[in-house]
Amino acid sequence: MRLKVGIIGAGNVGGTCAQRILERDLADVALVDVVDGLAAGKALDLAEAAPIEGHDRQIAGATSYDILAGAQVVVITAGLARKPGMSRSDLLDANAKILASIVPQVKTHAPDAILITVTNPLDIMTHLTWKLSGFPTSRVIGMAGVLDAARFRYFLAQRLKVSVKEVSAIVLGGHGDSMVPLPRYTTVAGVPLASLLPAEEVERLIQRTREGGAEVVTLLKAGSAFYAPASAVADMAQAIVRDEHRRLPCCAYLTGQYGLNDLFCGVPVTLSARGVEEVIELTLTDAERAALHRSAQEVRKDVAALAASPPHPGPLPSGERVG
Ligand code: TXD
Repeated sequence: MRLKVGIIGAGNVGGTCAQRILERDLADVALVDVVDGLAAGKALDLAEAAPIEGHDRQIAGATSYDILAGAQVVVITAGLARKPGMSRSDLLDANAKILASIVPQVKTHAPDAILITVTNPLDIMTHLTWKLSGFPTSRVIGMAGVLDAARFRYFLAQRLKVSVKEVSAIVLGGHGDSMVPLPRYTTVAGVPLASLLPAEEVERLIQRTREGGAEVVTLLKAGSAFYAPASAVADMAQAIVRDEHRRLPCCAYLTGQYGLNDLFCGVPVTLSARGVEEVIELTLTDAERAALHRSAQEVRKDVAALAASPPHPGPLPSGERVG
């Protein structure tokens, strides 16, 4: 059986995800985008790189969802990206509408797939993906924690002048300014971070991590980060297609863990071919738990906003630019 990952949205994140998955020799890729020729063009270009990159993975690109047939994983990246000054929540209405037109098609053509939502605002779009798909919660996850933890790890590695490979970190909570990096669970080659850096410096790097997405948006001026997000998605897809049982921070459905219920939020999970095997419950201090609950409260606000005006599939408001 050939492994296949479907990717919806062939923009910056989607196209780069396809590249990462092919060049890691993970799976065939099916790329879908609403813009005529975009997915087909990127697929052909990526295919023509195969002889040089040395893989024999197949890649197809189309506007139609039939090409998803047989996919074990489908990544949803379609939607608007942030512009300078925009919060992730500003994207809610437009992207909810886009997801409402996509998820039913994904469900039809890849009914057994595990869905990884990437579109912002991440936690609420993951919730919406779950609602629209009707899939079990173990088969719907959002990508944020792997990216946020990677940013924190990178900043720490630079500061401490060590390899990024030595730094292990966990970020909990919603994918927004209230995310909760956990220095107490951050280690450098097994050594707790607290014994390596003063608390104020750790706090400064945590703040830079929280603003990591906005820092890139401000520099780029048009569009948002995509290289690191695509790497994060590739890691999650790899954990699934290779049944790795990796412990990764993902946006997952909570049923009482951390005192949170009926909510998608960033927590460490075990990820395997069956999707979320289990949510890992870390012991938190009162302050850490309070920060997680504050962050979850932000996500709940978006869930309530969406419940008040559920999305209808359809075209974007006129004049809205995609990409
Ligand atoms: O950490 C995270 N989760 C994120 C999230 C990190 C980076 C980017 N994040 C979000 O992903 C970002 O805020 C956006 O909501 C999405 C996609 O970001 P990207 O940078 O890839 O945006 P692009 O380059 O504009 O690509 C979006 C593509 C574009 O090609 C559109 O034509 C397509 O989505 N699109 C659609 N495809 C299929 N079907 C429909 N309806 C559709 N609408 C737009």
